[in-house]
Amino acid sequence: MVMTKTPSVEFVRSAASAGDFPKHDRPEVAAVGRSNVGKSRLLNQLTGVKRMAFVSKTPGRTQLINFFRFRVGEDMMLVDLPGYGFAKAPRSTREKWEALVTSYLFEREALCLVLLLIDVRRDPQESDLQVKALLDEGRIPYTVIATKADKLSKSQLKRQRTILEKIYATEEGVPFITFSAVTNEGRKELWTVIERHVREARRALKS
Ligand SMILES: Nc1nc2c(ncn2[C@@H]2O[C@H](COP(=O)(O)OP(=O)(O)OP(=O)(O)O)[C@@H](O)[C@H]2O)c(=O)[nH]1
Ligand SMILES: [Mg+2]
Repeated sequence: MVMTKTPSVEFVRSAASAGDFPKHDRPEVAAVGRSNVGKSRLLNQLTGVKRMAFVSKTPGRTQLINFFRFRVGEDMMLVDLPGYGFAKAPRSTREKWEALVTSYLFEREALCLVLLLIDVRRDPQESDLQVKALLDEGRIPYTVIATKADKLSKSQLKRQRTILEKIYATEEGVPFITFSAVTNEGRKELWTVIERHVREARRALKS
């Protein structure tokens, strides 16, 4: 395998339906979570590539699945799934989201890990629990990431972590990571989990 020393990330495409998903032979890691939870910022932080196109507010892209190729030793795809949970979103928007995201989660062979992002400050949300249930039902490997950890004091963070971990990290082998794009908290831990899944997937793809 050719090892790339300088990390590089490039936008591949946006997809509005399964027919638009790119074809390739790289493992995929996908971020899912409510709108504004910090998916784009986390992906930016992970790649460390400044001014990347993980822009959250690009008009028209917010309801699409965005695929990025990321090379840092490993060659993988990072996938930014559309956010959910707009309180006032019309039913048709919700149904479209569900159809697109479930077809991705359940049918995507390249998918090796889902990052389920939740806001560390919020109590468990119905929509997040529904996504967790989907992942459990599909036996899709995932890790739970509680974002914006910098917004809480140490003691608040500890309390929230205890509450959220009990509810979200119920399945065996599902790590729970507190994360902050501001302080870098959780970044190393998350990388360790991602690398493990990408390597395993790579081995499975080769065999
Ligand atoms: N303090 C703090 N702010 C954060 C963190 N992560 C994200 N934010 C802020 O939260 C807001 C939303 O972040 P995004 O990364 O755009 O959220 P998103 O999940 O991609 O949102 P959608 O694309 O709309 O689904 C932005 O103002 C970010 O700067 C964090 O770890 N700490
Ligand atoms: Mg975004």
